[in-house]
Amino acid sequence: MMDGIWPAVLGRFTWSALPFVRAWQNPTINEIIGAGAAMMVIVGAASVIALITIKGRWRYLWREWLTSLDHKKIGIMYVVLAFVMLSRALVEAVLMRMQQAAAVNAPGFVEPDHFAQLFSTHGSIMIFFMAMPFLTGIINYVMPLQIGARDVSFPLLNSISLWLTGGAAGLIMVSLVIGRFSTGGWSGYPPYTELAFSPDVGPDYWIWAVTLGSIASTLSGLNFAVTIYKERCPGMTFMRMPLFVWTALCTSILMIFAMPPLTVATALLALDRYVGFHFFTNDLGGNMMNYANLFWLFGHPEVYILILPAFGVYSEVVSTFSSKELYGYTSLVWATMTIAVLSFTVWVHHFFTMGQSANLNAVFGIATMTIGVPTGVKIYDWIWTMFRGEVRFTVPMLYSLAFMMTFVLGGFTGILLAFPPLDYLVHNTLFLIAHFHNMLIPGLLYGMLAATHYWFPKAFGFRLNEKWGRIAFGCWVVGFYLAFMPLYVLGAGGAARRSQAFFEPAFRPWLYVAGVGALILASGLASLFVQLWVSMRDRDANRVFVGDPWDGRGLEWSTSAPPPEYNYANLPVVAGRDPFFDGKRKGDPYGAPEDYHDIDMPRNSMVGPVSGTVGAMLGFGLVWHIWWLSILCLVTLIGTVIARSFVRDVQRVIPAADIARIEQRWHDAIAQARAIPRERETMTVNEGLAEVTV
Ligand SMILES: [Cu+2]
Repeated sequence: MMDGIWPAVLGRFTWSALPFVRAWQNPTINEIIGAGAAMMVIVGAASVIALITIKGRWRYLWREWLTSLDHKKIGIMYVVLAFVMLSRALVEAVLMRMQQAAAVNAPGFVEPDHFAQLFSTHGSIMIFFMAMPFLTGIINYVMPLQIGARDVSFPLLNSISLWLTGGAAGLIMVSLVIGRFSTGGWSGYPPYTELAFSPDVGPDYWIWAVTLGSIASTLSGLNFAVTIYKERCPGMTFMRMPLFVWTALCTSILMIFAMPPLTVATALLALDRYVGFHFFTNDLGGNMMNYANLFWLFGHPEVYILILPAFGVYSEVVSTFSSKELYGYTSLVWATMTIAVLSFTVWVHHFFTMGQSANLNAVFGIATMTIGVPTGVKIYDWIWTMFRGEVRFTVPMLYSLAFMMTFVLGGFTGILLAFPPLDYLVHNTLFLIAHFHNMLIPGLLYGMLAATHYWFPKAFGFRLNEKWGRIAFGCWVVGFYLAFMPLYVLGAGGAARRSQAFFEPAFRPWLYVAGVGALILASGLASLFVQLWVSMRDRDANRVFVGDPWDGRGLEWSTSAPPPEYNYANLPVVAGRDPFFDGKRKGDPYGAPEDYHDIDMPRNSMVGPVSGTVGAMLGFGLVWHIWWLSILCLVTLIGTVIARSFVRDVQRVIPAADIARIEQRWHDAIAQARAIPRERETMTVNEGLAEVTV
């Protein structure tokens, strides 16, 4: 392999890059775990491909989903991607907790280098390929419906963003099978990730996966922001937008401004690694702090990119399931915008201990603490929304309540960390790990799970199983407390983060509890899959075709479930903040219009799937220094975009007659459905028509 033509063809690939070969040559438990994980990726991918082939569904999948530009389908595909990646990253989390529980004064079963890959992929996946696709998917699905639009402003760009994200996630999956992943953590700090310390392919996988993902998120942010500015239906002024749309807007603006610094950071790191620049190495004039500043200029706003949409979801859920108007709408809007602005003023708290002056630390510490104020305003508003409301403890509502209690606790520990002197004591310990999981599990995961339970009936036309939803909820909440409360204790006791083994016997019981917690969290995920299966089995009994299972308030509930491709036969006109809810109280909210018109919708396009696949192959070529492949992919990528710009026939007309037929079927269903009161909304009598009480 070292001489001749192979290096030109295969770059720096050697057989020992394959975990199976390594496990064969050196069959330790560590290598066997690696080979087993690779096997799972291959078997998983192969069985999905085989299943689709056997069922003969490729054509359907390609036409109806993969090439679709429908924001609803793109949203659903994002969420599916998020669940796939969540499964992998959660398994890694369990593996790490098991290793640590087993490794007090003992080697355990995972070697240090392998452990480092585990925490690097866990973090990178959870942030970039679970959390980001999850919230992007929910915004994609819900936001255009909520503002009364037909689609996002740039449907093709939307598909390209999805596929770039998917391609980047694929690149991380490939790193399990060919080569290895970075050991530099999710933040990829140089100089460790520079060539001198990490000469192998790991950091390159990280660089190209994160770069593709960050470009995709920048594009999504632009797309969403323009959509919210330009596509709102008549009457939907800014201060009438549902709160979820407000949070989507603020998140999008954060994406537009926060993702580029990350792209720049990874690109500069790539220049360091590939062509010997010295942006981030102290020798020859570089400085690692340039990286820390660029990375956290992205990294801190990022946590608000993740959390704000969940705030939006909770606002919708709490209001709907309390049958009350959202309390303090205006203050919630201002709090959201304040958080978005403040999120750019605090990034230095991620490196309080890296040697800047005490005055600078004080400024950033105080700035950090102020974020607690608007967040407190929000909690206050949600509590007052529930006050004297007709509160129903459905699954989304349970997640909202668990969020409020858990998030406040995490907020307090954040205030502790915002004191630079205290931060000196616990930085780089498990205390920090406990803190940000305490924020992100209720602030992202619970929010997105609440969103899935809340909007699932809208997306698929049937409700999710309530009992399994509650079981999953119980696992997520109990698992969270067991898995992360011990980490506060451990961190305060000096247990370093990212440790493969510990040498303090007193840590052992806490690590055991955390291990049990991790297993319960894994059961939470398993329960969600059981729930999905049970719900699909019973879907006929739980149909809500009429489309309003929860006595909803916003426009998205005024369509059939699932909504037609064009969303609204005639664009709605809005006169208040809860247009559909008010419409139901005032008279006939479903009133059929006299006439229908032809509607133009975007034609399917294969540009998305091509860009994502070619983008991932470009990354792969760069990782392995396979230059011919990289150049070929780059040319194809640019060529595809240029070629597409010449295509003029990009619209498809849905004839008025078809629309009339689709709408008639729905109106017939409304006429036949029995309205149900709120206390029976989780029973099978719920056909999606809410009983109107005043
Ligand atoms: Cu921060």
